[in-house]
Amino acid sequence: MKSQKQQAAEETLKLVKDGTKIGIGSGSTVNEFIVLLGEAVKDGLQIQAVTASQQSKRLAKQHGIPIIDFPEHEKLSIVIDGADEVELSSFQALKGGGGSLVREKLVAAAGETFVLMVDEHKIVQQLGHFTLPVEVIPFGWQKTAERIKQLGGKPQMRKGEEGFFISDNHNYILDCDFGLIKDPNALHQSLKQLVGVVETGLFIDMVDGVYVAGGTGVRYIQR
Ligand code: ABF
Repeated sequence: MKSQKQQAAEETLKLVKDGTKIGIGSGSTVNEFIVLLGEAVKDGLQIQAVTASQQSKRLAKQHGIPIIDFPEHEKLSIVIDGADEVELSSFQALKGGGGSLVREKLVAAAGETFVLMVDEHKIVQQLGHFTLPVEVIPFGWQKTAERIKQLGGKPQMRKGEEGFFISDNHNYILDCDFGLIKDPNALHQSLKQLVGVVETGLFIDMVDGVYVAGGTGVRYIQR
């Protein structure tokens, strides 16, 4: 039997059109999508893909998906990704649990359409059950953490296999508990103004649609 992630990935694959350039995010649902996309490519689908993480890039290459660098002038026709939480009333999303939030956001911003694939338990009334990942510059990170505390957050340094987790951009990630986030945009703006903060996992006004997989199948909710 197919998992919810596989079902969501299968539906999302239908959005990918022949002859296009697409963006691929990261995470376990995206991994399912990459496997299916690889099969479609073997069956003759012609696409080129930009990946948002080294891990996605490796998997995509293994599955025979043609990878290109970030397109300098063109837009990506569609960007597909997972998420940690989605607030459906506003279509704001919280991402970055896998640690690739900066590149995920860069790739998403290059897409004409940005679509998420999630299990239904990731749909929330308010973001913030999942701690908010914030990528920070390693130099002076303790001071950056202090500034985040002054905004009301409780930052925890993310740990990797050997010491601190290092992002694809050679930065650290602070997982910040702000409780439930009443105004995601205001929090995102405040964090972005702090010296030392590279990017937040709040994806504000970026999501065009969400595939939600649940017990009764997959539904597409368009913004
Ligand atoms: C990705 O999807 C990350 O931002 C996020 O951490 C991850 C989690 O989703 P999944 O359940 O698909 O692994 O986009």
